Amino acid sequence: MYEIIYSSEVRAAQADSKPSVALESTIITHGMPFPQNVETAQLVEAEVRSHGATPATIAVLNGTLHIGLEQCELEALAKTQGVAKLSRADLAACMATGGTGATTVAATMIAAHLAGISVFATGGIGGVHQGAELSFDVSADLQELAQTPVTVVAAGAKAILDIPKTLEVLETLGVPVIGYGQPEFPAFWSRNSGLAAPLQMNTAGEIAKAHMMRAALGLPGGQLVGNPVPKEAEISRDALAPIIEQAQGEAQAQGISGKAVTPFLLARIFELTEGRSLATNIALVLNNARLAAQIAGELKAEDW
Ligand code: PSU
Ligand code: MN
Repeated sequence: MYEIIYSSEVRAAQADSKPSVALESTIITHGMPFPQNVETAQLVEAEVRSHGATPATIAVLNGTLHIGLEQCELEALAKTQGVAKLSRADLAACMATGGTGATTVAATMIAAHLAGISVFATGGIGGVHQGAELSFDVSADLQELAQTPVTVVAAGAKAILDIPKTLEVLETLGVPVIGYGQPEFPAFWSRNSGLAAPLQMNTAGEIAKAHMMRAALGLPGGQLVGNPVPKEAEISRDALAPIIEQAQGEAQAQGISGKAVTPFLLARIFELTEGRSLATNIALVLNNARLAAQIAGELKAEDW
């Protein structure tokens, strides 16, 4: 019915039972401008490799699901304008119609699980948008975390989201939310959100063990690890608050809605911080790639 194409390095890793880390592609096509998007994707892949795991960047190219992209495929995707953004609702339709699309956190989790990959590194997850009580804009990423057994390493959720409501929904859905090395849930560009993470873990080994424990208990779904951005790259909450407010005001005034909201806000915040937000974004994704590689290594190393 469908075919999965594995990159040569992912195929080799799987044949040798070596750890792999899934990486999403929406961050490349919709999260960062060209050419920093390709450069970052390459740096992130290199970071995974240098920490003992194999990177598997996931996307749909001409109707085929790819687990791991060859260099030329990655570059072509990053340059293409108007690539579709695929979440759970869009994945099958894109494959059925021969389309090309970048996978969000939700669709990347689905694909990673199909490929037997248990750990996934990204920047930030989608969540409950501010004003969701009127717009009903709640990312499908949250529901996915509740049903697909992949541990997702992110730098928390962006302050463009309603972080308290995002944490509430995750609790309702039974998703473990783990602060890594600190008691607070991080807020993407900032290490702190002012909100406690429901759980705290301090080592990759503990996170791997909790992942396996859920499987052993027959619990569906994954885990969300909130890994704070390194101190030297952080932008404080106070500095960001007025910028986020301005970007949100513009989105509203221009009638931006649905899938277009997150990419619009990211692009405006990039402009309004004169590129500083992008440097922070790159630093935090690299940091997440490192931790994800360590968790993937622990999952393989232990004899559960
Ligand atoms: N948040 C970020 N950067 C991103 C995204 C979210 O900080 O690039 C992307 C991810 O792919 C995420 C998706 O899964 O946006 C969520 O989109 P939506 O809110 O439309 O579900
Ligand atoms: Mn949405």
